[in-house]
Amino acid sequence: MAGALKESVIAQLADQVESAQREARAIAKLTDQWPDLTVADGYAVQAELRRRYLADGQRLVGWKAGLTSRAKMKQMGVDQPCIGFLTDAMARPESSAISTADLVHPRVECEVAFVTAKDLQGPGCTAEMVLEATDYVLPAVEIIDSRYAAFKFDLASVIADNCSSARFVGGGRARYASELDLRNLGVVMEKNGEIVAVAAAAAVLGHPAEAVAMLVNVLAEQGERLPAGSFVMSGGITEAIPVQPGDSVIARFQELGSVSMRFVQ
Ligand code: OOG
Ligand code: MG
Repeated sequence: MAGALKESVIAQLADQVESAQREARAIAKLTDQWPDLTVADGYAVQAELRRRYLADGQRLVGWKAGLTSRAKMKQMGVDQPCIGFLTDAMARPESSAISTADLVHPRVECEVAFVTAKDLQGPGCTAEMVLEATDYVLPAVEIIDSRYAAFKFDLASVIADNCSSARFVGGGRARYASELDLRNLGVVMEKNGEIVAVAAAAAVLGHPAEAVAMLVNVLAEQGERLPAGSFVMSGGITEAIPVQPGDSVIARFQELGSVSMRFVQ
C-alpha cells in the first residue's frame, strides 16, 4: 500500500499499545510520534494486536462498531466510525462486579448487540443482509477505556488502540430482530439510580444494522469476513459516561430488558 508504514514500525506501535493495555497506563496518542499515521496503518496495528492476543490464548468472540452515533462522534471529535475486535478475555457476566484496577479511565455506553447465524462478507454488505443473517439481538453495555491520555485521540490512533475496547457485558433478553422496531428502540442509562443518558437506537447510523453492515465492509477491506456465530456490538447509542469504583450502572432497553453491573477497585 502506498505510504503504508513499514512492518517494523507497525510492530513498535503495537508494542506501545499492547503494554498500555496490559498495564492500564495512559500513553500519548500515536500520531504525536507519527503524524502521518493513516487509518490503514491504525488497522494494521490493530491486526497485529489481535494476532498477539490470539497467539496468547485469547479467543475471538466477535467485533464492535464504534463512533457510529452523532453523540459519540461529537463527544470524541471524530467524524467516521471505526471497528474493533472482541475476545473472551474482555467479556464480563451480567450483574457482576467489574474491577477498574486494570483500566485507565473507563466509560460505559449502551449498545444493541447482534449474534449472527450466517457468514457475512463485504464489500456491498447492507443492513438488509445483516438482518437476514442475524440470529437474534440482545442488549449490551460496553466499557470502553482509551489508552490515550485524557481520552483524546484521532481516528488512526483510536483504531490502533482497538477502538478503545476494554470490557463488555451482554444480557437482558435475547429477541429476534424481526419482532422489534430496532430503529425506535429506546434506551435509558442510569448511574447510581440517576438517569444519565436517554436515546433511541436510530442514533446509530439511522439503524443499528447499518453499523454492522459498515463493520462487515471494513472487514472486507482487510480481506476478512464476519463468520456465523459472531457477537457484534453496533456502537454506543448515547455518549459514554465515566465510571469509578462504587458506581452501579443499569442500562434499560425497551423490549430487551436491562443490563447491570457495578464497579469496584
Ligand atoms: C472509541 C470507541 C467508540 C462506540 O461505541 O462508539 C465506541 C471511543 O469513544 O473511545 O466503542
Ligand atoms: Mg462502543
